[in-house]
Amino acid sequence: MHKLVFATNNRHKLDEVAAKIDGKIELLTLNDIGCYDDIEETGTTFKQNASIKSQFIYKKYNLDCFGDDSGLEIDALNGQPGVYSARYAGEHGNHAANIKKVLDNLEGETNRKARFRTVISLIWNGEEHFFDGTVEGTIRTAPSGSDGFGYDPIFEPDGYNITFAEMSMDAKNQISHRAKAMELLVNFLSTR
Ligand code: ITT
Repeated sequence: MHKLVFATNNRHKLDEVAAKIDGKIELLTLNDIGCYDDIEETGTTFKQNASIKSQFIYKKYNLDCFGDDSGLEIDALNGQPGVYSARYAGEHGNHAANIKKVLDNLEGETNRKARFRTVISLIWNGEEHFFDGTVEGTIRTAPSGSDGFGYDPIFEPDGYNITFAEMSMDAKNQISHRAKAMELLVNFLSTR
């Protein structure tokens, strides 16, 4: 069976993909291959960071692999927080502080347009392929809702009048940036 490493330790993300590909591919996590390296995301774009992860695994283990990177791009902030989404306010993963910083920086701003983006880098038979998923929306002036994570309480996807944090996980997974990029990846793999 063709082995494929998902450069993540997030079991939830892995299960999502595993559920969608048939038995022709054996999906492995970083733990499965004994990789405990801290792969530093030093890129300035999602594409670079996704590529850093997949290339690292490919070079070290000579296994096909894919990695992803995601974040929020806000037009009035010239695309920030972008690749710095997880640590926008300093501390990695402090979502409340990150949200506060976004709202402070957008104080009085009328252009609230933003998008979530995911880029996946896949190395398949040694060749690199990219898959990109986005969801357009606007940034609220105050948080609303308690589901999801990250910037979900301030992100209202276009065509809805609720935030990602007010949607069920299933509903969000129908339209999210990550789901769209993963779908392109899964379609690619199912034709191999
Ligand atoms: P890793 O360790 O796997 O990198 P992470 O939380 O950094 O975990 P991502 O690269 O997917 O995961 O996302 C980076 C940040 O972008 C994340 O911490 C959030 O702040 C934000 N983000 C990404 N996807 C999001 C989503 O669906 N809803 C809300 N915020 C999201």
